[in-house]
Amino acid sequence: MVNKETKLIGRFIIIIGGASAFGFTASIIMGDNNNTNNTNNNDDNENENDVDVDDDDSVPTVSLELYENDFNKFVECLGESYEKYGFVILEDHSVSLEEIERAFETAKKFFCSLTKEQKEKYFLQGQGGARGYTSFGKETAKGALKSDLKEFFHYGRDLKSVDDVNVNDVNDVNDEKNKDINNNNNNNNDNKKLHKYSSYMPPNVKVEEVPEFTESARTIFLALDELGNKVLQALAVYLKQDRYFFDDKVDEGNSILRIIHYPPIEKESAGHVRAGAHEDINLITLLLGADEGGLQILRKDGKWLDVNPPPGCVTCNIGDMLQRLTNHVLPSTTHRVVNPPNERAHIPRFSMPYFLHPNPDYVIETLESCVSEERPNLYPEPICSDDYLQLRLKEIKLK
Ligand SMILES: O=C(O)CCC(=O)C(=O)O
Ligand SMILES: [Fe+2]
Repeated sequence: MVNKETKLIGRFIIIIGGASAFGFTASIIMGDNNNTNNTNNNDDNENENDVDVDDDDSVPTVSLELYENDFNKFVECLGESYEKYGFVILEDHSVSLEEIERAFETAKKFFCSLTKEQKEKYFLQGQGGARGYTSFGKETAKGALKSDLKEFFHYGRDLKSVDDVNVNDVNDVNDEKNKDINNNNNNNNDNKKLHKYSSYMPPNVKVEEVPEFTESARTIFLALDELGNKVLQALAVYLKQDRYFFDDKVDEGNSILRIIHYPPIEKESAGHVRAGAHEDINLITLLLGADEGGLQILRKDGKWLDVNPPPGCVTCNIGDMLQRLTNHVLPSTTHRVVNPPNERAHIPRFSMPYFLHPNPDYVIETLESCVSEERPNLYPEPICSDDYLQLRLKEIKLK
């Protein structure tokens, strides 16, 4: 049995529990405490009874061919899967399989051939893990006592050059809010102009030892961003909005590609797990890789369900920001990565979630189409997406 503490508030059962990941994982208790699916399970991953092994239930797979050939069907299939699971598996997408393979090869090179000291060079002080390397022992699922068994690297959006953006989207370098970022980058910025979002989105860090790692991260970032936008078009229609509703809300979103290495588990894990139960903080997450098992989602009946996407597929789930915007019509489902059974404990695991975020100044205000007498607005107070992100980063010990 999962060790859960449950509370009944209104018609929502709240299970107080974990969360993790860069503004891209976490939930409940302080922020969006209406999540229905949270557990504090970091000590019970070893218990196989958590998974309903006799059940043939599984997260549906939807083909991107439908996006091209029968958009309404695509909308319907995604909507159904998300309402039920908060997750869907996408096949026949346009992210090149060769590029995916290359990204995992270069990730292995970075994590496994560089020394600890070489990797630590890419840790950026004071950035909440927004860019570069984050070592073991840092990220801790919200409410969990033990940190996750993972190290990761964040590649974020490269903002357009100020020469390419509208004059209103440019700030003066001497603006108070740009001071830190300029100091961090050690730039000589006299008389330079900056993109209006430069204080939110620092430049990416180039890995000198493995230059192809950085190039590959950029390619995957852009490909998943494009795929994410297609999913958002479908969700907009599902939510009775204009198909392109999200376009100008995410075009310069503070999105992040997280490249994760879960090393082999060599000794007793002492209650640490690969990724503690959490919800993602962002709008949607597109997850690549994870051919090695371990990903599980928490079903509405409280049972854990394995998610084993076929190689090359993209697993795509709803995050807390979209759950909030949609007043829980689209649920942000709790998930985790459990430790492997003993016979596979020597195998490392690599995965790449892409956390798709709105533009940092986008204000998340419940959609009217998601409010009714039966479903009163759970979030009467709108919140700016960057304020929301900062709150959540603190909860998962990245800030
Ligand atoms: O590694 C995985 O499969 C999932 C990772 C995850 O959920 C996260 O980083 O938010
Ligand atoms: Fe996650």
